[in-house]
Amino acid sequence: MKNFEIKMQEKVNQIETVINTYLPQEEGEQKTVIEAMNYSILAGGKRLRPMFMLETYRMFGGNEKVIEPFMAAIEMIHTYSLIHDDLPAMDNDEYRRGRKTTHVVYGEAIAILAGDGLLNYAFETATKAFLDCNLSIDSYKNIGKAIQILGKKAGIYGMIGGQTADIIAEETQQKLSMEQLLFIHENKTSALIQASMMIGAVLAGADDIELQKIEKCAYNIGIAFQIQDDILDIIGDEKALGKPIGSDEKNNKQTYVSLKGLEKSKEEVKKLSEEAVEILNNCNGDSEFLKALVLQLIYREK
Ligand code: GRG
Repeated sequence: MKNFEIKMQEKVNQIETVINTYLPQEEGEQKTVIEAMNYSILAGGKRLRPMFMLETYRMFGGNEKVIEPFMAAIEMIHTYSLIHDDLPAMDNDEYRRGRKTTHVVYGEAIAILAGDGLLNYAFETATKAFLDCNLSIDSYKNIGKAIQILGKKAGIYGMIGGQTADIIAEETQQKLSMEQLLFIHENKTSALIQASMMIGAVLAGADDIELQKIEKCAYNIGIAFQIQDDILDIIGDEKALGKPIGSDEKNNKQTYVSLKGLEKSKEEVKKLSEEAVEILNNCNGDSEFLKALVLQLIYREK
């Protein structure tokens, strides 16, 4: 796609404007926790989940503001998961998005609360979609369905489920089968991408068959994204990534790369991404940018 980088940056700017609109004011007795929440969410990041959400919404013909609170909500949930994942009880990481992690700056207790705060505020924010007084009955139903998808894919049948399996695998050091590894990736990583794209589809009025296609497409994107993440943890550039590499080896973590090797992993990223593009080709609507985004992620360096 021509000028992809420029278009991508424009879209990131638009997304950040939307996110900023929904951030809580840093005031009151709870000011410290709100500062920690905003510190993390404003640290940057690629904003891929709101981008996948908005682009899927547009592909299915959506053009209303109802998508905006959900774009902010998904980034809040993603950011909470990073704050908690970086805690000493989990990965114990000192850098994220090129900055000191939240617990390093604010202390562990406030970091836990900031994560909790973002998760709750995400749902408070998503329900603001109901406040538009010109909504049709179908829109009400779609917003309800979108909130349900958000809860499920971020929860025990999604990201929290995957993170639990990941932590148990790390603690017990039992050898993982490919099926177990894919369970972890599907839930820890694909689930929030599935939530993003499915919410975009649902709010634009996509039917159940289209929704299933999008769920599978986002599954592939998520697995490819995770394998690429594991590849970058070995051969990536620390400056571009904004965090140190080699953490999987340090934590004795089993990854797609440790199971299959670097070359096979790279091939798999490409194959999964091309399959995702094929699914998008079979959906109605303009998916030119979405497809370019998926293909660009194969070669991402951060
Ligand atoms: C604590 C419930 C809980 C879950 C943690 C997000 C997560 C699950 C763990 C972080 C570590 C990790 C490798 C997660 C897989 C998903 C992933 C690659 C997240 C990083 O997403 P990016 O690259 O981050 O989109 P930015 O900073 O660009 O937003």
